[in-house]
Amino acid sequence: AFLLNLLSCEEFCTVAVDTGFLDRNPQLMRQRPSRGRVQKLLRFIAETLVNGPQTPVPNRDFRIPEICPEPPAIDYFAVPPDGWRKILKQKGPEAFAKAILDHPGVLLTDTTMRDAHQSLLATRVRTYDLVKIAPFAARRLSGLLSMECLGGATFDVSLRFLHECPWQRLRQLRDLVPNIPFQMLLRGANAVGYTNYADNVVYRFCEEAVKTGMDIFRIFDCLNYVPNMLVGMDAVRKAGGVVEAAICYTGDLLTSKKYTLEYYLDTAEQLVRAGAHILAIKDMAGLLKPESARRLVTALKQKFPDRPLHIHTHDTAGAGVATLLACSESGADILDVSVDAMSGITAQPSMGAVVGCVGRSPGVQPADVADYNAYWEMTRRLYVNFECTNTMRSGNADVYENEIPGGQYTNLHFQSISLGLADQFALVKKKFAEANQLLGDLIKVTPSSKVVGDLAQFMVQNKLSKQDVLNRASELSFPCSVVQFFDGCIGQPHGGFPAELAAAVLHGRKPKYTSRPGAEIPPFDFEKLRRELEKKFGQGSISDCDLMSAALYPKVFDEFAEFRRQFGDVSKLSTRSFFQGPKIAEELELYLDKGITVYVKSLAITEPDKMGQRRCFFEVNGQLRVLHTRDRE
Ligand code: 3PY
Ligand code: ZN
Repeated sequence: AFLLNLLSCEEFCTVAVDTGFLDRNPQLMRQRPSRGRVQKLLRFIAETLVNGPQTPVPNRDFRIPEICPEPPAIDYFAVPPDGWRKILKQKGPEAFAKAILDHPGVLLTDTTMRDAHQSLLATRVRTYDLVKIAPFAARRLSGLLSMECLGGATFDVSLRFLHECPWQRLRQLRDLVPNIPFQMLLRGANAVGYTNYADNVVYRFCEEAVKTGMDIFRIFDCLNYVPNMLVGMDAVRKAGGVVEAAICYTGDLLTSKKYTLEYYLDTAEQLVRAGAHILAIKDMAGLLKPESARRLVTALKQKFPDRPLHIHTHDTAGAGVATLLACSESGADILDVSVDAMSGITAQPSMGAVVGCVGRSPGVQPADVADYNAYWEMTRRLYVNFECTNTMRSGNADVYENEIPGGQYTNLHFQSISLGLADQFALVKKKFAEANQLLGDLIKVTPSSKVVGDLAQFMVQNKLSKQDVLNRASELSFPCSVVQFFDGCIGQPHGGFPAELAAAVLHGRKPKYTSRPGAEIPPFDFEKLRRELEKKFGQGSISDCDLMSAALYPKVFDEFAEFRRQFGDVSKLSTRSFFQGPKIAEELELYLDKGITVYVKSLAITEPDKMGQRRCFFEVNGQLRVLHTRDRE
């Protein structure tokens, strides 16, 4: 574009150009958006206006409010203050860990941009709303140890449902937040998927993530199966990231016969020996009660004084702040919190509450948290159709019985409704606890939590008691995830498989895997995949990040790439326009890139013609455009 601008400039073509030429002609540096790019977005807007949301919306009873949340005013030209990332980048992961240990206050990780919206808003918060508040975070929350902004379900959901590239999200956030370390959740050998991948996929994922701006990787395994974790830990270390090895917590260590203090200390020892820079307790269901937290944190800090300890919990029962305060008092180094308006229920405990109550200086100021919160209070309203509060008004201490992870609790509720079991959610929760016992009392987190959830739904649908399952196991057709679990496809559970049920489910045959499944998966052929994708989507159209997305989620990526080819980059649309389309006569300001802004006004939509086509009239930067869109109703 710049070259074309130059060639059409009279001064450039006719006069001898000096070094002040560009200063005198700044308009030459400005790019005009390509017509194709704008046309694609118009096509998307027209589709949305005529046919409704271009993504599944579980609850369409609510209109998205006509609000445009703005971040609090800050000086965008001020360079963000130095943060913890400077230490990490200058001195490396070991020195970073040491600096955390030497820091006198307790440190905070903000999970708002990942786990909080995964747990409260079905992971639907879009890049558009994240990048808006990012410059504020960089300037006013620079004392955060980290911001969790990727991993878990975010990768899949952004490609599958939001039609946006998770790598691009990370890159944009990184540009805007150069000073605070970013953190992500890595499901060990499952990376950001639901199944074991070939080892070279995990290694390449971590490399790509570090290149794109990721710093700290919280690595866990859904069964605390250490061999699965070692792959992720090694991949992160080789990529230059911080290895935060997480032990998943379940039950109550004061009463459990299986998940005892010794069990956690022993698992931690294996992870420290394997080179964890940081240790984490991952209490994905919010089961860690304050007194148990005191015992666990005290014991871990005594045994591993040279490893920072990071605590992650969920507030499902409502005791999350109490637990975090107990952890801090017992010497934990880092606590996970989410901003007040995105906290509580199945998400993390409230940042404002912890900052207000924790004795040790937490590195951020209450007034800054309050301003951050004001943005999120408004922004959350845009996701009204995905609100967990549509089905769940508060937390529930029944989690101590059913042990359902935060991210799954509201999901199971949705699922129960869509399977016509809405009024039986209480029963689903009871069956979840029974299914867990049948499967041998498991660590429950993605994907082992799905195994338990699937078995629970199966028991409800088929009206089976625990005893029925045991009595009739050899004749029942169990959900696929349950068979795979007994086949060892996700790893080996602590204490082994329940032998009787395993034999019945597998009809007496041997399980497929008795050790790490990934060890038997041949290396993934990335170059073959690139050739296949370029054949489908065009030579040179597949970036290294795209290739990685496709290796993890082949079908989802294909659909995403096809969508992108048709509609372009829809992450530039505001959230209301994305889900609902603009109102007639409303003007959208589309900021496509640095220096490229397009003004789009939707003017009118005609009734369908004989062929079922509607004409959508738009004004784009003052010029009329008409699009024909088929009404699919
Ligand atoms: C995930 O794996 O998505 C989780 O959030 C686990 O807690
Ligand atoms: Zn969590």
